[in-house]
Amino acid sequence: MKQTHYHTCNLCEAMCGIEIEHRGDEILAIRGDKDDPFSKGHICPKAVALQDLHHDPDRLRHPVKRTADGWVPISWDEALDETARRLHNIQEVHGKDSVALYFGNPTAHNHGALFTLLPFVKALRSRQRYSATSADQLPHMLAAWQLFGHQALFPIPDVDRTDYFLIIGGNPLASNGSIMTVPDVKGRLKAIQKRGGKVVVIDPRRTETAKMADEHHFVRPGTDVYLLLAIAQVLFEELLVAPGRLDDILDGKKDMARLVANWKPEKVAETVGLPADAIRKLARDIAAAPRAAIYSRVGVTTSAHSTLSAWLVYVINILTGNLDREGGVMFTKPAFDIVALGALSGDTGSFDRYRSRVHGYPEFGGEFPVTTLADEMLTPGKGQVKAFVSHAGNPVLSCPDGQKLDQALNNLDFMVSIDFYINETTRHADIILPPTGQLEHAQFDPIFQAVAVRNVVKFTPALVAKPEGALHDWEILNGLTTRLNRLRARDRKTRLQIAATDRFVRRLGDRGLVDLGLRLGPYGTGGKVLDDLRRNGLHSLPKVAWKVLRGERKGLTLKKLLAEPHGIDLGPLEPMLPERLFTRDQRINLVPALYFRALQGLPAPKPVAPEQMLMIGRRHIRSNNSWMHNSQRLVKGKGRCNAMIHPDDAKRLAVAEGDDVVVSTPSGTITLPAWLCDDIMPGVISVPHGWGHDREGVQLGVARKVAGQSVNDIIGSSRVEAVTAMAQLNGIPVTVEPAKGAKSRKKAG
Ligand SMILES: Nc1nc2c(c(=O)[nH]1)N[C@H]1C(S)=C(S)[C@@H](COP(=O)(O)OP(=O)(O)OC[C@H]3O[C@@H](n4cnc5c(=O)[nH]c(N)nc54)[C@H](O)[C@@H]3O)O[C@H]1N2
Ligand SMILES: Nc1nc2c(c(=O)[nH]1)N[C@H]1C(S)=C(S)[C@@H](COP(=O)(O)OP(=O)(O)OC[C@H]3O[C@@H](n4cnc5c(=O)[nH]c(N)nc54)[C@H](O)[C@@H]3O)O[C@H]1N2
Ligand code: SF4
Ligand SMILES: [Mo]
Repeated sequence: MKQTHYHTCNLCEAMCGIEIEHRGDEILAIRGDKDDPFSKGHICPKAVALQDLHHDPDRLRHPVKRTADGWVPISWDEALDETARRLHNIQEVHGKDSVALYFGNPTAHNHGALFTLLPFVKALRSRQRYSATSADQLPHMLAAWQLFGHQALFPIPDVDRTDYFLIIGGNPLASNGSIMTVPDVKGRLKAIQKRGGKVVVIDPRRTETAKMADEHHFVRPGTDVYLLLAIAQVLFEELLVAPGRLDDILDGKKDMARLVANWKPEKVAETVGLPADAIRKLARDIAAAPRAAIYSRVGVTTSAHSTLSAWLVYVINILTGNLDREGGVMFTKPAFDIVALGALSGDTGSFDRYRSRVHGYPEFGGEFPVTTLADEMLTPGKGQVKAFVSHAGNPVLSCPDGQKLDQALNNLDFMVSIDFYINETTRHADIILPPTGQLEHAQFDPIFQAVAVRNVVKFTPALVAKPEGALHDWEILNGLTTRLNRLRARDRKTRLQIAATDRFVRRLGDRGLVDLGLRLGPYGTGGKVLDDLRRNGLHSLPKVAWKVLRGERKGLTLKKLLAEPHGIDLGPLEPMLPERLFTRDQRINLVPALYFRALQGLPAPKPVAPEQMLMIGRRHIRSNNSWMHNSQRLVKGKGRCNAMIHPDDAKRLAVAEGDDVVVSTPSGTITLPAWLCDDIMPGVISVPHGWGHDREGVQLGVARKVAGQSVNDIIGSSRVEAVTAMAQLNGIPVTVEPAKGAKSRKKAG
C-alpha cells in the first residue's frame, strides 16, 4: 500500500520538512513538505538522495570485525563486549588518556547520539577528546562563552526582519546556512531585497550568494580580522557607536575604543584588498541601517586569526545596537532548551584548563584541537594514544594532514568506528558498529532548533520500523557505556547502580528524553523543576524525570508534538537579554582578557607577495563534507573536485582550462584539473574538501569511481590559530604548477 510519511531532512542544518511517498521499505518519491510551517516545501537536491542512502548496498547493516580474511559479520553482543573489553584493557595498561575519541559532524544531527554521548565520554574519562568543532565553529563558541557566558548561546541573524545582512565567509546558497538554521535561505535573502533591504557579501570568491547580493567585496583570505578592526575603528571615530537598550549592561566600551583606535582603514586596505573608502562605507552602512545583522561563518572561523575575527563580528553587532533586537542578531528560544539544560551540569564552557601532551595545545570544552590528533598517536611516550573511537566522522578526509592521520590509524592497538560506511577513516577500524540510517530512526534537532531563525519545534518518527537486529546510535553508545562501567565496577552496589541507569535509559529511550526536555523547556511546564535541578545537581535527574513525565500535561509534550507531523511554529525570535545571559553578573564585557591579549599578539598587516597563491575551500549544494559521494544522483555530471583559478593567474602559470595542475605545500602535493573562472580573486585558488575516495579498502562503490583528491592531505596541521590551535583550512599558501605532460582525464566545470 502506498503511504505518505512526513520527515525532517537531517543532512544539513536547514531542517527542511520532507514528504516521503513509500510502499513499506521502498521509497517512491521524496518532495518538500509544503505544510512544514518553517521550510514551506523547500528542499535541495540532497533530500532526494536520502533514498540512495536508505537503499545503498554499501551501507553496513550489522557489526563487522576485521580478520585476516577481511571483514566478517559478528553479533551485537560480541561486538559491544569485545569493544568495551579492549578499550578497558588498553586503558588499564596505558592509562585513561591512551584512548582517543572523535565525534564528527553528523553526531550533531542525531539526537539519540547527543543524549548518550556524554555518559560514554564520562565512562572513558579520557582527555584525548576531539571533534569537528576544532575544524569548524570553535571560535564562535569561544566568543559566545566569553561574551554571553555560554558556549552554545549563539546570536542568530534575524534574517526575516533585517534591513541589512552582511555575510562574511559564508556561502549559504551552497551550504544552506550554518549556526543559522534557515530553510530556503535564497527565498529569505530575496525577501530582504524585496522590502528594500540589502545583502552584502565579503568573500574571496564571487559565490552563489555573492551573485545574488546587492554588494560583494573580495577580501584577501585570512585578513578579515583587519577589516573588522577597521570597521570598529570607524564606528568609534565617526561617533556611530550606539548600543541602545544594551548600553546599561555593557562593560569595556572605552577599552574597545582604545584598542581599535590605531586600526584606521588606510592601515589595512592594501592587505585586506579593499579600498579604505569601501571599508568606511561598510561601517557607515551598518550603522545607518535601521536593523542590521552581521554574520560570519566557516571562511572566517577556519582562517587565520579566527579567534579575534569571530569575537569582532559579535562586538560590531553589539556596538551598533543590533544584538538582541528585531532584525539584528538574536537568541533563539528553543522548546528543548539545550543551552539551559547544558548549563545544569555546570558546563557552560571552558578553555585552557589543561594542555595536550605533544604540542601543549589548550583544551576547549573538554576537547583538544584536531590539529594534534595524529601526533598524539604517533609520538611515543607516556600518554601516547593507543586506541581510537570514531563516531560519525571521517577525520582522514576532514582534518588537516589527513595523510598523516591515515598512517597513524594503521599503528593503533585498537580502533572502533560507529558508522555505517567503510570509508577512508573507518577502514582502519578493528570493529565497525553501524547504527540505523537516517530514515530508520526518529528525527529531532535539539541543536539546530536552538539556532533557528524562528522558534520552531518538530519531531518525526522513523519512516520504517527499526530493521530486525539493528541498533540506533543511542543504543550502541549506551551499550558501550554500560559495559565499560560494568568492567570498572568494584562492588555490588556500583554494579546495581549501573544496571539501574542502563534500565532507565533504555526504558526512557530517545523519545522519553525528548519528552522530558520539552516538558522542562520554556513551552513546557517544568520550569520550576529546572530550577530545582540547577540547585540540587544533575544526579537527581532520574528521580525528577519520572515525576515530570507523569506530571501535568498543560504545556508542550512529545504527545502534543506528535499530533503535529509538520512541526509547530512558535513565533519569531524575541529579545531575551539580559535574562538569557549566563555571565555571572548578567552583563556583557566587550573585551575579555583573552581577546585583549590576542589583539596585542596580532601581527601588523602586510601585503601578500603578488606571486603567492592562497588556497581556500568551496562547498557545493550536491555534496556534504566527505560522505554524500556514494549517491550517483548527487555526483553525476562534471567532476567537482577541481582547482578554481583566475584566468590571469592561469595565464601567468601557463595553465589552460581542464589541464591538470599540481598544488603543493610543504605537507605534500595533489594533482587535479583546473577550472578557469573569474569569480575567484586573483592570487587565490579554491579546492573543495571531502574527496579522495580511491584508497585501498574503501567500500564506497560510487564514490571510489569519482574519487578526487583530498585537499586536507596538503593542508598541514602545524599551521594553527594562535590562541586556540584550531585548524586553519582557508588561506593556505600554495604553489601551483601545470602537471608535466598529462592532460586531465575529466574536463573541469
Ligand atoms: N552542500 C553542503 N552544505 C553544507 C556542507 C557541505 O559540505 N555541503 N557542510 C555543512 C557544514 S559541516 C558547515 S560547517 C556549513 C558551512 O557553511 P558556510 O560557512 O556557509 O560554508 P562555505 O560554503 O564553506 O562558505 C565559506 C565561505 O568562506 C569563503 N572564504 C574562504 N576563506 C575566507 C576568508 O579568509 N575570508 C572570508 N571572508 N571568506 C573566506 C569561501 O570562499 C566560502 O564562500 O555548511 C554545512 N552545509
Ligand atoms: N579543507 C577543509 N576541511 C574541512 C572543512 C573545510 O571547509 N575545508 N570543513 C570542516 C567542517 S566545517 C566539518 S563539520 C568537518 C566534517 O568532518 P567529519 O565530521 O569528520 O566528516 P563527515 O564527512 O561529516 O563524516 C561523516 C561520517 O558520519 C557518518 N554518518 C552519517 N550519519 C550518521 C549517523 O547518523 N550516525 C553515525 N554513527 N554516523 C553517521 C558518515 O557515514 C560519515 O562517515 O570537516 C572539516 N574539514
Ligand atoms: S537544505 Fe537540503 S540537505 Fe539541508 S535540510 Fe534542506 S533538503 Fe536537507
Ligand atoms: Mo561543519
